[in-house]
Amino acid sequence: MIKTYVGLGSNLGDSRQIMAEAVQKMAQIGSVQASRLYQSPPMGPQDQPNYHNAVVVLETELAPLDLLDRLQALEQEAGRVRLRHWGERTLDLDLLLYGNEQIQHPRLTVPHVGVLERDFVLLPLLDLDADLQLNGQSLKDLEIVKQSNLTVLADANWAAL
Ligand code: A4P
Ligand code: MG
Repeated sequence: MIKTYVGLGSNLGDSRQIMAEAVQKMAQIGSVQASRLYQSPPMGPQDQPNYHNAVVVLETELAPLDLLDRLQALEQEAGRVRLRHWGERTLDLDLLLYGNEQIQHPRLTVPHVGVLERDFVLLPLLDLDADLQLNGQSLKDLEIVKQSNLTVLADANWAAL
């Protein structure tokens, strides 16, 4: 079993419902636990709605590219609309971490680029493992974590697993 972390983001449609359904489907791939649910201002174009963000820890036997295939299928099932780079979308699933592996593949970069710069990824990651480290860096000690003021929308039971 590999411990993987998957980031969820949505700012179109009924985001909470769309994300909860995706988490429930992920529970068919392996064991799943969800972070709290957050609201965050958009990174990128500012003329788009706020995002819902969360992270799940998923323990799975799937190989990295097989897992990516499954995540992309879930994005499609959510009727994924993506209008522009860093723009609004119904569901975005990012494979943040896959065990301790470093992966450089045309379709897959792990750790996901930007993990260390995005509070909407770091805070939910820390919900799941308060002592999580990346490249020897303790995430809870990052300045961006200490300064973040994301809104918590719901406790970890939002996905109703
Ligand atoms: N890909 C490579 N590595 C990965 C990975 N680790 N996980 C490839 C998932 N996919 C990965 O992704 C484009 C390609 O990246 C995929 O085909 C896959 O093979 P995409 O999701 O179609 O493109 P994108 O999401 O528009 O671009 P990108 O760069 O992935 O954007 P991000 O980083 O996902 O950011 N603001 C807030 N507040 N919250 C958000 O969640 N999200 C974004 C999108 C912008 N602003 C946001 C948020
Ligand atoms: Mg993405």
